[in-house]
Amino acid sequence: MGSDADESERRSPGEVVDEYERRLESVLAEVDEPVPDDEGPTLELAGLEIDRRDFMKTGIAAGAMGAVAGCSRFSPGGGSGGQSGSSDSGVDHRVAPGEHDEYYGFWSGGHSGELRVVGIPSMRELTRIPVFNTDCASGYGYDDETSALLEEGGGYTWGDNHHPNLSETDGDYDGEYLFVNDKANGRIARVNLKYFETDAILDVPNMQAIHGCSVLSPDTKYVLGNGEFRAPVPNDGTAVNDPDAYESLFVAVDPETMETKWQVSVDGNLDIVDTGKEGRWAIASCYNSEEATDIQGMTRDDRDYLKAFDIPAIEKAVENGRYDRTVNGVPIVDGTRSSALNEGDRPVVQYIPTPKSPHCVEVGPDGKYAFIAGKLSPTVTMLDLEKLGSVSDPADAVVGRPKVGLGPLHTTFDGNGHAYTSLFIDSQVAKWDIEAAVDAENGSEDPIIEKLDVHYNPGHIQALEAMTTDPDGEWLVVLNKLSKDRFLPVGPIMPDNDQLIHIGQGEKEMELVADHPAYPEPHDCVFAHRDKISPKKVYDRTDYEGEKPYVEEKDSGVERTGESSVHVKASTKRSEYGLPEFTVKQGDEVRLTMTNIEGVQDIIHGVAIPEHDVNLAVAPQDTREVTFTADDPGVYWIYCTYFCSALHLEMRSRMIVEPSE
Ligand code: RUQ
Ligand code: CUA
Repeated sequence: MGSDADESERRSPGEVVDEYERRLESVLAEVDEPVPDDEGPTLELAGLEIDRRDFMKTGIAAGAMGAVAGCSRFSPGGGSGGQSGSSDSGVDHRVAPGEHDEYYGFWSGGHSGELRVVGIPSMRELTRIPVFNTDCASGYGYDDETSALLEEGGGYTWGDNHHPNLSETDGDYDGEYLFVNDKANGRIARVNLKYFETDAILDVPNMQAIHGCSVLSPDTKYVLGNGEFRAPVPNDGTAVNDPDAYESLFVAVDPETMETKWQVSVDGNLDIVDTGKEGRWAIASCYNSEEATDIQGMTRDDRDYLKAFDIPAIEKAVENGRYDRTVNGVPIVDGTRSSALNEGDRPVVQYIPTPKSPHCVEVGPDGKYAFIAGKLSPTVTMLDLEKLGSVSDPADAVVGRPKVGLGPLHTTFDGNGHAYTSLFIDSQVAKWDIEAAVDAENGSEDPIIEKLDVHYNPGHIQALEAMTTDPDGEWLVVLNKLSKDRFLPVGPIMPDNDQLIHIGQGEKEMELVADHPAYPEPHDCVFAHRDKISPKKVYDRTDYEGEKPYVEEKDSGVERTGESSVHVKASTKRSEYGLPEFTVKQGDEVRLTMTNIEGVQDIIHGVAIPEHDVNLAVAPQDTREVTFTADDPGVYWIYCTYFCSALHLEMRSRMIVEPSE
């Protein structure tokens, strides 16, 4: 117990930080002395030595997390970060009152469990879409339908959504769906972009944490997920003390039925995934080839492996029954290195060595290369996806490895030959030339064009439509994990800082244009031009015909459906419910069905019942239902929560609960 500890045993906060820094330094420093691996292909780490002075300069020793990156020779002294909307050079991201943004940005909300929709370039938050959380404003998780969705999706009250993916047709966004993973509970959810609503949550069998999540380009054949945490399969109490027997799985989910199609078991673990543009390759990173269960073990070796999943080869194995197990209804293909399926000229999974603990995989717009950020190595590994299918040693498909700076996590693209990589430790963005990196020696800094300071410790980085085959350039958003001194202090839990950077078509110097505080923790984002997204403004009732009633004014009423159950139906419109009052008996189970019979855009009616935890939001032409028990006798005023008219306060209904004798 901390409070009982002897004064002399207690460590000061400063000592704790010192220890962290020593560890990080030692882990990073090991990168320049790779231990050759006898079992697998060898790894050339030519030119990866970290310059000692670079190291000190970036403030590792002086406080890596707290470091304000030392301006390198590349830095144009950025960081003006105007709050005014226009930058030093006059680049303006403001959108005039009444005007619309040109792009939708879909932000994953991390452990808030929600998604956020942000207009670009203004950075105005347009709405939030609850996914794994409940949300009072939209009534998500309060009505019967969304409660059941959450319940059938695992019954958890929160999730940790990391990677939003828009559905694609022919490699471009088709505006139908957005898929996002829940790292916390191994789930994948689907948001229907017709209504901007979560319409499916799949609790994927056999997987604890799904981290990487991607759709298979170009036509969204699958939603793919990476099992990050190794655990027994099935995780039923067997083999708990045998970490060697734990497994990481890769999963393919059908985007229409939201069913698990197959899984692949691999050596090591799986972090992030992205796919090539031709439907063949899914490339995943791995930071724990050691298969260790603690941080010392996970960072022990100087190399790790990428995994290249050959999707058609896996499908064929499944079709031909060449899998050894079906667990919880899912066929599991053996993709480990010793698998028979990995012999011959069409292995299901290829293992490609990289410097230790790589992080993100992003495939460039032309589908030629996958870019794998080094995280603990100051490099980005470039994997040639065309070569991957033809070389006998997959290590030969590594065609470039520029040295970009400390802590590279994610890479994005302007479509004009440039890559932009976030540098977590350096607190910078490095812009570099893709083909120059192929021509340069591994470990060369020559491909770097410029670096820009960001504030602070960036994770994901995303330029406009960078994940399509035709990126739009112009703007780039950097999601900084820490904001520190950038905003008014708001207590110990601070906002993140999403920064907007102008990049033009890649011909310009990067310019920091706006800071944008964000509630923890936006994790990743994806952008689509507004022409590709066309949500409905009112509900189309044919979408729920046969599933839910549509209650006209004349249908409003109370129907006794059993000894202690009633069905109450009411229309809603400005400014009255179809029933000004109704009576039920104490102990009744009340099914309440409400339809908003107005067809007017933006007029929502709420249904709140005090002391019953009832909270619905009924959009125009929509019907919502909720079932509750009228436990306590009395009078309860149902009221509307959305400010719908001048008579909004008068929009009420009286629920009378008669005492049972
Ligand atoms: S990961 S900060 Cu969850 Cu996207 Cu790289
Ligand atoms: Cu309806 Cu306020």
